[in-house]
Amino acid sequence: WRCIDFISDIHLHEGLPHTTAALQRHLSTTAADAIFVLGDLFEAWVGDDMRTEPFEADCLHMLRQAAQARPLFIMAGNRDFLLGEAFMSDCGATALPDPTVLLAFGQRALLVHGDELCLADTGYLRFRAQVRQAAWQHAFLAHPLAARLAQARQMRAASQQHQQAQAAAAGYADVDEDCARDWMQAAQAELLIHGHTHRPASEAFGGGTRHVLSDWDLDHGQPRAQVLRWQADGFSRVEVR
Ligand code: OKV
Ligand code: MN
Repeated sequence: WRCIDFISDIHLHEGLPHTTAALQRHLSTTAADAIFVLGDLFEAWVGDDMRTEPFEADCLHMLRQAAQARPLFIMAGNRDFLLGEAFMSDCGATALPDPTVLLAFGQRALLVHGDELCLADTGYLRFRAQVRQAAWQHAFLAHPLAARLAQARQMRAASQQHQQAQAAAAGYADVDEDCARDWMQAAQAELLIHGHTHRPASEAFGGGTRHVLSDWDLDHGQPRAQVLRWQADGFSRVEVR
């Protein structure tokens, strides 16, 4: 590949039309010959039967067009961890495991969403371990879509309250740097690329470089939407407007 785009944390939602439109603009104009989505493409995904909901069907159409032009790799995040095989095949996308090691331009890059590196989020990590089990997912997916949406919405509201209280006390949890360095070392990777924390930055890290992706939000006061681009001459950031 000559030009790789990394994005994450778009949080696609029907209540965020400008953000959705920005992704549409980027996907239809980017020069990238591969696109990697590192989690939280959707604000909520409670099962692949959401594919036929009006907003999600429009999103699928947009993603399918992007995937027809070049390979599209999609990693699940903490919000959309239930993205499944039916979604991937309808999109023409390839599911990207978390973690993945990508070899490109003679370098090894460790790709993760980033939630698993936030060790201070102990309550969330317990929830994560539970909901990544096949048995939990099977039981959850047996409920009607409306019930699943309601349960996820309720949990999201509760977790937002919890996070606000935690942020007031100790600041938002960030990636545990020792843990991140251990993962890079175990993967023999000189590069770490992740999202989730919504704190975009590129910095020397773990004897190599860490690139933290930006979240996207063009529907509120401070517009932000960035793509991390990797080419033979290195990394750059593309602002999407
Ligand atoms: C953030 C925390 C969740 C703590 C829920 C089905 C279910 C998806 C979800 C909603 C909430 C993840 C995706 C989040 C922080 C938690 C749990 C504990 C203490 C369901 C599908 F099961 F409810 F039906 N969700 N989020 N926690 O906002 O990322 O920090 S979350
Ligand atoms: Mn996330």
